[in-house]
Amino acid sequence: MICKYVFGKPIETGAVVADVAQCTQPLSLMQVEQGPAGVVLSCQMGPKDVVYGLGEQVRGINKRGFSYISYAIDGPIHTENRHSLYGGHNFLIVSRAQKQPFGIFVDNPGKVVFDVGEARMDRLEIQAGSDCVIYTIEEEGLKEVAKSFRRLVGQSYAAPKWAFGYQQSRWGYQNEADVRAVVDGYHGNGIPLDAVYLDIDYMDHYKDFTVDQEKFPDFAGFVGSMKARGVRLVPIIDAGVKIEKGYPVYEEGVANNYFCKDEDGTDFVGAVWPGKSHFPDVLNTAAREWFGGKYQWLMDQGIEGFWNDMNEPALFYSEKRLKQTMDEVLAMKDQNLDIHSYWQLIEKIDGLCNHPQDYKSFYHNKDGERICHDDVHNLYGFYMTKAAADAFCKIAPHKRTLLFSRSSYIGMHRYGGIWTGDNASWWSHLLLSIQQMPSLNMCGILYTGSDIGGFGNDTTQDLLLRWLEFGIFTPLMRNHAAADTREQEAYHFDRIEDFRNIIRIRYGLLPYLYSEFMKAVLNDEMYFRPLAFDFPDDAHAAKVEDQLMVGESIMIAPVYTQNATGRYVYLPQDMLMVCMKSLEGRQCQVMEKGHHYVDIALNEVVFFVRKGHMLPLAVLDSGLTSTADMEDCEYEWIGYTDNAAEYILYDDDGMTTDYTPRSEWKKTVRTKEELAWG
Ligand code: MIG
Repeated sequence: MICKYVFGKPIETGAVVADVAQCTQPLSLMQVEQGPAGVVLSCQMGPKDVVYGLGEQVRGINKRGFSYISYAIDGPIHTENRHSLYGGHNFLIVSRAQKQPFGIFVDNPGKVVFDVGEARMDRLEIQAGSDCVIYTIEEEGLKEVAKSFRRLVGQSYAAPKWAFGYQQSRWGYQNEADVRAVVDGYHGNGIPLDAVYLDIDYMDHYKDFTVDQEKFPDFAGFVGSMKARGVRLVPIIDAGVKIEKGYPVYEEGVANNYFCKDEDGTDFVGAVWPGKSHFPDVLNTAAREWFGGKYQWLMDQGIEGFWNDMNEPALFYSEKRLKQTMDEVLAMKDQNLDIHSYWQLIEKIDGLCNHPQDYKSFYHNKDGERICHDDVHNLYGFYMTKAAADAFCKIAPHKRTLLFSRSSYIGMHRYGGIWTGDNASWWSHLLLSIQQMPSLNMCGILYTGSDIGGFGNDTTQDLLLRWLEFGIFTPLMRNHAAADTREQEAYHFDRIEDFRNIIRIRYGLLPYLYSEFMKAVLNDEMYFRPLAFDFPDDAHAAKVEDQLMVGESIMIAPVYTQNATGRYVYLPQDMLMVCMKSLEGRQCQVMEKGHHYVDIALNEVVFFVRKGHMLPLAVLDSGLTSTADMEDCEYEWIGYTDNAAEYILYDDDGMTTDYTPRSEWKKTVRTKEELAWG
């Protein structure tokens, strides 16, 4: 049951698609107070209650014990003291002992604060803002609450099938030769690869929708030649548009008032890569259509996928703040800086970027209505991504174009996926990435993954291997690193065969992973789930923070600590442990419900098949280079059952939005004897 409550005069965000009538009864699941700070919802949490959700945030699957602020920020240090990351995902589920769980969604694109037991361990308090719509969802179980929420916010985006292949990125690839070296490095070592990303250096002076002619003299030809090798190029698009006379995107934006405005009505100036920039007013329909249309120029040259970056939007500085700061800093010249003034200096410089005051200083024209950016801050990435997705519908109707964004708000999941931003090559971030996946899925964001190997800092061979062993299960499987870090393409390391084997296992699992992903899309379900969602009556399952259910048949328990040669695993039921050092060689062992210590070598993939379930494994040629080589491949079946198991395989062309009708979903049955796991 979904109830809707409206407070103040909320802005239409586009998060919700279902028609829900306003509730006539007052909200009773939580206490409601309305004061100068807006609407405050609160409730007691029992000692065993668990709070799930909030999408892209730090800390565990159970969000208790910290406060989280929905206010998108370009903050690359994802340590446990961070209250905000890149998105605003205002949905959580409270799992209560002896009572039905309930979900709550705060539809307010400004700042929203969730104190999940930080101020007081037993109290959940939500500062929802003055103008908001609150939805409460009560269903019998956790899965049902999540599903009900997804019906409310609409069907998730489905990426093309090639985007489920392995992908390589690095901030620093400059030109054709760099990209070619990556493709040669992978394919030359027998490692499949489906995409290489173009980070900001492909552009002419960081101008959106341009390509540096010297680096890519025949861009369309190059895109085509890589595609012929099974590799798509995926360029980045930044939110900020360079201010430069004669640059058409700038000129058109200014001429048509398509950019966000300063208080005084002039175009707001903030800086990002190209220096001073304007920001497309993506909340304005005409501006959004115009900006989306710009993607066509790249699509005409054969591009089939994009990643939208810096759309919190990130600001290095605003023109006004820079001037003011410079004046203040200059005034400190020749002074004897002491404990106070020294720190003031540092703070002034530090405070230049992403300053809250700057977000309060510019405005959108939401189709006639002037809105301060601060009030709709979390919508920027959503609507930048919608701009592209709406344009794709016109430019390439029915075709699936790869699209994901850094910043997002609930509702954006209908238009694209996200990646989890600038993590670091830290073991703790491998764990964080595991924990973020189900929280994101709960909010509808299914096409997602983290920068494998870690973005910032130097990775190590063991971290990359362990991260890949988890990453083979994430829909977006992309290795990405920051400029000036150690090169982390797999072929730079010793024992390339380990990397080849692990990445090939991804391709072997792909029919299952894709099938489960698409079923989650089409059925409004979660692809990654915390154990408690599948085993609600198992009190121990609710405590497991480092294992996930992936689709209907398997559970994973990734290794995320350095120098570990195994780990403790909790099995909520009898399962079949499948250990693979390569796609062709596997060992299986039946394991009983309960706690186990499991050895997992550095070059080994281990997962667990639920009793009564099975999954297909593609039989692949040793020369496999990309998903393009996988059409009509044969399957073997891995499964565990006392009598017979069945699996419904979803498949389709992976290119169009003509999803296979339910009546044609293919069911396969295998008996215990046929599955022989011995
Ligand atoms: O903050 O384009 O998150 O993936 O490599 C740096 C350069 C700007 C941030 C993205 C990252 C990308 C980088 N960008």
